[in-house]
Amino acid sequence: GIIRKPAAFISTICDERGNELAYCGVPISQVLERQLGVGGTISLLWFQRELPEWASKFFELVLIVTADHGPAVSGAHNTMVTARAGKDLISSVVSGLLTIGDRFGGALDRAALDFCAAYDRGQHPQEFVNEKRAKGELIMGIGHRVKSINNPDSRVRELKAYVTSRWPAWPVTRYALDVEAITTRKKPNLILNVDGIVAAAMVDMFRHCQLFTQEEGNNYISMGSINALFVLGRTIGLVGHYLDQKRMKQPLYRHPWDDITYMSPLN
Ligand code: Q5B
Repeated sequence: GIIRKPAAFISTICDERGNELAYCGVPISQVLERQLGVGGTISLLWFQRELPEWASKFFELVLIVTADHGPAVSGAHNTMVTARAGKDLISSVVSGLLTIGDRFGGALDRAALDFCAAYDRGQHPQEFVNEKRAKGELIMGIGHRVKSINNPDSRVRELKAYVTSRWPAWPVTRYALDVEAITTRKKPNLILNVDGIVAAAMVDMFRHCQLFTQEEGNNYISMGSINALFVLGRTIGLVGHYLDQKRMKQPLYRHPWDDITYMSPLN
C-alpha cells in the first residue's frame, strides 16, 4: 500500500491550497462580504473561531488606541534611532518591538493572569495590593509614567466605556478597577493603565462570550495572546515613526554628552 510520509508540520488556521484562501475554514470572499474586518480576521487566525461582533470590534478598538503613544516611549525611540542609523524598515520596527516588556506595553498577559487569579480565589482587592507590596512586586497593568488621575488616559476611558456597555459580564474588569481605586489613593499615577484594562477585558471576553472553556481561555492568556494585541497595534505606530524619520532624512542620532554622567569606578 501507499505509505504516507508523516507531515513535518500541522497547521489548523489557514489553507491556501484550493481556489480560494480560507481563514480557519472561512473563504476570504466571505470574510470580505460579511465585513468581518480586521477584528474578525484576528478571531479566526488567532482564536480559531468567529467571535461575536462586540469582541472583534474590541480588537479593532485596541489596535487603534495602542497604535502609537508618541515619539518619547521606548519602542518609538528605538525605532527612530535605528532608522536614523540607516537601517531598513524591518530592522527598525523589530528594534522598537524588542523593547516591549513588563514595564512598557508588555504587561498585559501577567496583568490578566494576576487579576483573574486574585478574583478567582476571592481575594479582596485590598489584600491583593497588600500581598503584592509585601512581596515587593509591582502590580502589572497598574501605573503610568505620565498619566494619572489628574491627567487621565483617554484611551483607558474609551476602552472602559466600550467594555462596560458591550460586555455581557465584566467581573475581572470590575476587580481591576477596584484595585485602581486603592492604588491611586497611594499615588495618583497608579492608575489602571492601557495594558491593565485590555488585559482584564480580555479575561472577561474569554469567560463570557460562551465560546471558550475556562481552560482554553487560560491557555490563550498563557500563550501570550493578550500581549499580541499591543504588539500588533504598536507595530502600526512603529512603521509610522520609521517612515517619518526617513521622510525627513534625519541624520544619525548621537546622544549628547551633557546628558550622560560618566562615572569611572577607578576615579
Ligand atoms: N509603583 C509603568 O512607573 C511604570 C507600581 C507601583 C505597585 C505598580 C510602573 C510599572 C507595572 C507594569 C505595567 C505597562 C514603569 C505601562 C505602557 C504603554 C504606554 C507607555 C507610555 C504606551 C511607571 C514609583 C513608585 C514606587 C513604585 C510604585 C509604580 N508602579 N507600585 N504597582 N504597578 N507598572 N506596564 O512612574 O514607594 O516610591 O518606591 O512598572 O503595567 O507601557 O505611554 O509611556 O502606550 O506607550 O516610572 O502607555 O508603574 O514609577 O517605577 O519609579 O515607581 O510607584 O513601587 O514606589 P514610574 P516607578 P515607592 S503602560
